[in-house]
Amino acid sequence: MNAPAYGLRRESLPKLEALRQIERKLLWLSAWMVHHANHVRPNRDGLKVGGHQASCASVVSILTALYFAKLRPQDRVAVKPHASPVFHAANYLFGRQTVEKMAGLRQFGGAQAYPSRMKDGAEIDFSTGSVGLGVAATSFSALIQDYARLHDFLPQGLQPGRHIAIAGDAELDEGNIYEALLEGWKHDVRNVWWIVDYNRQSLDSVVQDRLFGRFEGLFGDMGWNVVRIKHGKLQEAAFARPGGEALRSWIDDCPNSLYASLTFQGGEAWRTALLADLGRSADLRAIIDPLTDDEVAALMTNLGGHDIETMLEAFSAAEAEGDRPTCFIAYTIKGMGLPFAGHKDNHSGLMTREQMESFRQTMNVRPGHEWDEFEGLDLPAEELRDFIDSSPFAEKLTPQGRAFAPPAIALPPSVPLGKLAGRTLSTQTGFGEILGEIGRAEGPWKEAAARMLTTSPDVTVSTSLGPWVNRRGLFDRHTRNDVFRDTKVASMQRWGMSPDGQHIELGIAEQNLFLLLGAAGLSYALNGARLLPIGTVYDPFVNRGLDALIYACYQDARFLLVSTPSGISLAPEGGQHQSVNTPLIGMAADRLASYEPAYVDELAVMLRWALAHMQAPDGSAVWLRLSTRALLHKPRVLDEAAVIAGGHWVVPPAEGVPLALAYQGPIAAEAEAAFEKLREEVPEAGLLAITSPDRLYAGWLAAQRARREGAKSQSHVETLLSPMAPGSAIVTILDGHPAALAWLGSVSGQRVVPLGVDRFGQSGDIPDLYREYGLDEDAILDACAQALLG
Ligand SMILES: Cc1ncc(C[n+]2csc(CCOP(=O)(O)OP(=O)(O)O)c2C)c(N)n1
Ligand SMILES: [Mg+2]
Repeated sequence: MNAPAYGLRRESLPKLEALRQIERKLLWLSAWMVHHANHVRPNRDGLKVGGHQASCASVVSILTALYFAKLRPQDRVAVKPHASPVFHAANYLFGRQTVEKMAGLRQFGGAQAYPSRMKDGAEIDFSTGSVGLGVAATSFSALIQDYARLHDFLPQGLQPGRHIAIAGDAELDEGNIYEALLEGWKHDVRNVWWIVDYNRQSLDSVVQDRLFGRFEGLFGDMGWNVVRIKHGKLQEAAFARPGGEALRSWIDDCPNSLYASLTFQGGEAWRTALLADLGRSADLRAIIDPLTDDEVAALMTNLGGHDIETMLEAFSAAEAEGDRPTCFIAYTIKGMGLPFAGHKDNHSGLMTREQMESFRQTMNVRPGHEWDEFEGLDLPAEELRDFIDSSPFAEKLTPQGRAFAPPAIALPPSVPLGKLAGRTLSTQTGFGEILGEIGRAEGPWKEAAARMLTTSPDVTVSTSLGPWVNRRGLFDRHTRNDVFRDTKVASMQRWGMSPDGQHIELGIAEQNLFLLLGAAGLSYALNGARLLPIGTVYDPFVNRGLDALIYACYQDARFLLVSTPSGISLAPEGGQHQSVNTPLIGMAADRLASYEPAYVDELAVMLRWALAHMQAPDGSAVWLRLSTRALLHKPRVLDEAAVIAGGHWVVPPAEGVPLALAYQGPIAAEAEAAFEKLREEVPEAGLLAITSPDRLYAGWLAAQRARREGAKSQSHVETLLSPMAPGSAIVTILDGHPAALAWLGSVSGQRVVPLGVDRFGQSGDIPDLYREYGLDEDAILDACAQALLG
């Protein structure tokens, strides 16, 4: 692109020169990576491989200025999903990405379509892909960094980093952004930068004019520093000339669609449009007339987000604001520097072979040298290498690079638990009691308790976290007294807040719960500070945060989710509070081990195991589905390994038995009562307690896979069901969708009569609801009769 020759403050700093070369290289490499994947590599299935050359071109300058001049190794960045090729190219220049991976973009084993912590490796701070979530994640990770800092958990000497999102402007349409913004404001979040690639284009179209005004207002209201980066240096220089203000106004008033369209059409169209409106001004003509068409186009597309010098100034000005959260609205052009720049249909557009060939020539890249680091650039390779190696981001934070791997927190062998036998209590009450005990300052749990962080979206007390919070306090960057306590108003809850507190109270926005759990569950890697995050939520409202929950699991965040109450056993609360589908979610979610205890002894085993599993290299997040239904606890000795593997026989069946009853969760009481009656008819029948259909199913699949590969393997569920004759029957029952257990018959060929809830619930008491939904003793006995009759 030719720059107009006048008025440009050519500071010709060597740094700017180097950055402009890198900018050019990132533009080339990102476009080439996508081209290579689509047009060069063999294609076996005829599917379009895809990729987003225009979205990449839009952020090349922003990434260049950020990564090669501003970022420090402790800074953490979420890069907008469809800019992943630019991000991979930047890492490549830092020596942290390989040509093989880039050449394998979107191919099995190659660089992922969108940055992925799990699949692309340690250079990825945040996975992105589901738009909006990566952006919001940075706000919560900054909060967690502050939490770790104020609890003195950060590795010695580690300065807090800035948590940065490079966001597409359409990401700001996602509601989760605003939920996060509000929650961030409540917690006075610091050290967050959101850099909006404001190309005013989404996937389908060009966005409404004046949207930036709304954004500025919203962010300003939340206490953010808002920086509009609209014009580059060329434009500013032109505006400073006589008549220049008229040009500025013309640009400012130009509708987004027209601006985009003129960008696509090029210099001649720009000139025609400008002269039609401003041609009578001699001053304006003095600016425009001497320029060639290319120069007019370069001037008119010199927006702030494409001007490295402007971006650097904006970043420096924001740094001067200290740790205040900042939103940069960087004006850009989607596809900048590529033939489809500004075209409204360019989102998934790919350059043709011919266009790529002429782009190659413009970029001075010789055939066969497309992947070379510094091919076709105007500065010597050694100079560029030195420049990159001496940029702050090139420094190593840890011997491995930038991801931490602190050791696991030691845990006592079991959780504190009083005598259960003879007590009637629910798993939710049991959970509250165990956590309350752990929360006592002294004892074997002292060290682990200090690392626990609890959180809940306005259901702290109603999910039984009250005793824990009373002992450990609420976290806030600022100390805030409990006014009710100070004014001697009696309350069970102490709500004093301080930087030492260990509970983060959230507003009712379940996405925020999971974004926070995700951030806390990655603190070990991002902050070098291992936490044991525990979040509570009503079971049905897991659905409201589901995308963020899956996102957290996709990032392999490690946390404990406790959802309670669940099912229709919640009784009077009615259908919107009664969950049906959650056991199936637990089975289908990867990197999330889910359990449902019926009794508190099982819960205690699961809790202790979960806190270890969350820290194990091959572990995962864990989900416990609890209930408010109280059950009488009888003395017994548990097979703990079986509880964790997913099920245990309460009454083992005799060999060759024709029928077993399998229950999950608080419906245990009805199952037990029905079982007593059943045994009068079928004395050899068995009663199976299922603690995790998820683990049983996963174990069964894994064993089948291993056997296909020639290994000897028997899964827990196969062992459990081995006494049963083929052709025998199992009646399954849970307070949730019956499909969660209906598959059990496939394991060794039993007929299953699945009982459960497959319709929305409603208000009622337990006897009425269990009768209506077919979960009571009579319904179970009817199912047993049906099963026996075949
Ligand atoms: C939750 C979600 N919905 C839809 C999509 C599909 N999608 C991918 S990119 C995109 C538009 C992105 O526009 P913008 O954020 O402005 O990025 P640009 O390409 O303009 O840089 C959409 C709708 C997605 N990835 N995630
Ligand atoms: Mg956009």
